[in-house]
Amino acid sequence: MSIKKSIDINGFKHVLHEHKSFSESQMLAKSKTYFRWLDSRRSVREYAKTPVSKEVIENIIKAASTAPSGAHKQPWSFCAISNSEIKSKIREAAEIEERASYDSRMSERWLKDLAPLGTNDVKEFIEDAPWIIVVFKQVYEIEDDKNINNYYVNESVGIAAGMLISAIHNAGLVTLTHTPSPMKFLTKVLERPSNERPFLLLPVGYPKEPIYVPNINRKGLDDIAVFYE
Ligand code: IYR
Repeated sequence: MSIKKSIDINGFKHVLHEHKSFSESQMLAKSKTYFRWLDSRRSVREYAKTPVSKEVIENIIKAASTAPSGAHKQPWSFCAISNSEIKSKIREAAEIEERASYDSRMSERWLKDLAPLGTNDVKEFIEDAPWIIVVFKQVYEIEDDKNINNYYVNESVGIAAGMLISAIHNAGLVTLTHTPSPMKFLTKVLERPSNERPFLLLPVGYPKEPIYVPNINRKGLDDIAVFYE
């Protein structure tokens, strides 16, 4: 029996997908190598001013855009900024919010939890990194002047952000997830439409050298996984 190249479901075309799987030993080796490689990623807070080509950033964004999303709405926009005037505007506005957060909005407990990471309200990386990517979520689509809500927006954009981070690591670059709060100023500075909300800000570039990162441990499998066999 010949296998059809495409079939019809609910009147929509479904095409034959060629899935590539591996032998047990290849799978073991690949899964271990991938874990080790991801485990070598660290959030970096100090950046070299060394430029990164636009094409690399385009590829990284395209990789993130392969993320699954609710009803395949792809409810994201990735704003990539290398323009130094815009980066300065963003840094200035982010630091105003962060100063207020670190000075009075964050609890003692929160500040204590952040102390080992060495974060503070000074966000030099926004100007130093050659690129800043601001991820926006599209909470709704505008169709015939009507707002149509998207589905599972936070889940979808969160997955895309994770894939963006691994694409950055794969390119030999570093990033960190910065969450200035509130982030409304980004909508204004970047002139985004009313259906978009800022989700994350990520500097992208090379680390300043030498670079030091907090001596943290990741939770072990026993602390994060529960198996039901
Ligand atoms: N948004 C602040 C504070 C901050 C919060 C968390 I949760 C972190 O993991 C790190 C920092 C900032 O970006 O500095």
